[in-house]
Amino acid sequence: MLIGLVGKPSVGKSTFFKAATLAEVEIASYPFTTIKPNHGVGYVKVDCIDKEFNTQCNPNHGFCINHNRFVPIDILDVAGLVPGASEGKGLGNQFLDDLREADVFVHIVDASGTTDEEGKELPEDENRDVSKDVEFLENELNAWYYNIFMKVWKSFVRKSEIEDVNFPKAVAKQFSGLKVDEDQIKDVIRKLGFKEKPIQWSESQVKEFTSGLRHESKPMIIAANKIDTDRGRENYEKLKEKFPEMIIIPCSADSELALREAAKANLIDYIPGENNFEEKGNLSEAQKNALAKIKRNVLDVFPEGTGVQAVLNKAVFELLGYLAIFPAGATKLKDSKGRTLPDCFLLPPGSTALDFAYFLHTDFGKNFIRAIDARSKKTLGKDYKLKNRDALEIVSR
Ligand SMILES: Nc1nc2c(ncn2[C@@H]2O[C@H](COP(=O)(O)OP(=O)(O)OP(=O)(O)O)[C@@H](O)[C@H]2O)c(=O)[nH]1
Ligand SMILES: [Mg+2]
Repeated sequence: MLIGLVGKPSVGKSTFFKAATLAEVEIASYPFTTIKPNHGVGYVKVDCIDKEFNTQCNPNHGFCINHNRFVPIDILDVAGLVPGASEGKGLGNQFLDDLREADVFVHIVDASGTTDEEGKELPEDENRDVSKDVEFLENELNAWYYNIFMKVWKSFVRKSEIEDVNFPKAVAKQFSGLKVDEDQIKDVIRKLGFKEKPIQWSESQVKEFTSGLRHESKPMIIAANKIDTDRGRENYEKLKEKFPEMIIIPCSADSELALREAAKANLIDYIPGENNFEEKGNLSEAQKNALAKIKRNVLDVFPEGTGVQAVLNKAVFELLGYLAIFPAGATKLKDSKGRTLPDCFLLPPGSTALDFAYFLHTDFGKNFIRAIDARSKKTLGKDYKLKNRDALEIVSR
C-alpha cells in the first residue's frame, strides 16, 4: 500500500509526512523546500481484535496501543506541483513519475488561504480561493496521464489501420508502471459510454478517457490542512460545499507533528487519531501553552482530532475499500515463536478466503481445503468474501 502526498508548494506535505512517519525531513515556509522525494512508513489504525479474545497482541510489524493496532503503509512526499507543471512550470511534473506506484493520492490543500498558486505568501489583505487549488491539481494530474497516453496514440492509430489492435491491452501496456490494468480501462470506457471506436475518438473524448483513467487508478482524498489558522475552518467548509462528491478532511499536520513529538519525548500520552492527550512529563510553561492551544483550536473543535490519522484511514479503508485481515488459528492465536496475533494484512476489496490463502503463500492457495473463522469456529469455503477485521485460519493440504 503506497500513499502519495501531492499538492502545490508550502501546503504542508512534508509536515504531514513527518507527522505520519516521524522521519527527519526538511520543512520550511518557502516554496520547493522538497525536491527529492521522501519515502517513509506510516500507519493505518485498526480496532485490534485482541480485545475480543481477551489478550494482548505482539505485532511483527507496526505496534498496538490500548488495542489500537497500527498497521504499516508506505508514504511518499514529493515536490510541489504548480499550475502549468505539465508544460514544464515550476519543477515540471517529471517527479510525478516517483508516484507511479501509488495506490491513492492525498491532496494536501492549504486551507489557511494565505498562499498563492505557487505557494508564496500572499499580502495580508488577500485570501486565496482554495477551491482553485483543488481544480488545478486535478487538471495537472489529468494532463500527466494525457501526455503519457499521447506518446502511443499516433503509433496506435497507424497500427490499427493495418491490423486489429486490442485497445485495453495496448493502453495497459503503456500505463503498466502506473498500476493501471485492463479491467480498469474497460471500466472507464464502459462508464463513459462512447459509441465510437477508440480510433475515432475526438481530442475531447481522449481527454475524458485519460482523466477517467487517472481518477480510477489514482483516486484522491483531500486533506484541508492548516485548519488551526484564522480562516482554516471557513475555507474547509467552503471546499465541502463546492465539492460534495469528494472526501475532504479537516487537518492540522503541524499540530499532529507537535503531539507525536511530545509523545515520543514521553511528555504526553497520545494515541494518533484521538482528540485528546494526557500530560505526564516535566513540561515547560511554553510547552504547556503550545499543547493547550492545539487542544483549544483543533482537538476540541474537530471530532477527528488533527485529521492526519483520519486522512490515512479514510484513504485506505473508505476510498480504496481495503480490508484489514488477521491470520489466526481457530484454536490458538500464537505463532510458532509464541507471538499473539503477530500479523494484520491489508487486502483489496472483494478478496475471498482463497485470495487470502494465496496472499499468505502460493502453497496455501494451491492446496487450499477450507478457512475457519477464529471467532465463530465456522468453516468457510474458498469463495467466502472477506470482511474488514476478519480473523481466519487457512487449512491446506
Ligand atoms: N499553521 C499551520 N502551518 C502548517 C501546517 N502544516 C504545515 N505548516 C507550515 O507550512 C509551511 C510549509 O510546510 P512544508 O511541510 O514544508 O510544506 P510542503 O508542502 O512540503 O512544501 P514544499 O516542499 O515546498 O512543496 C511550514 O512553515 C509549516 O510549518 C498546519 O497544519 N498549520
Ligand atoms: Mg515538502
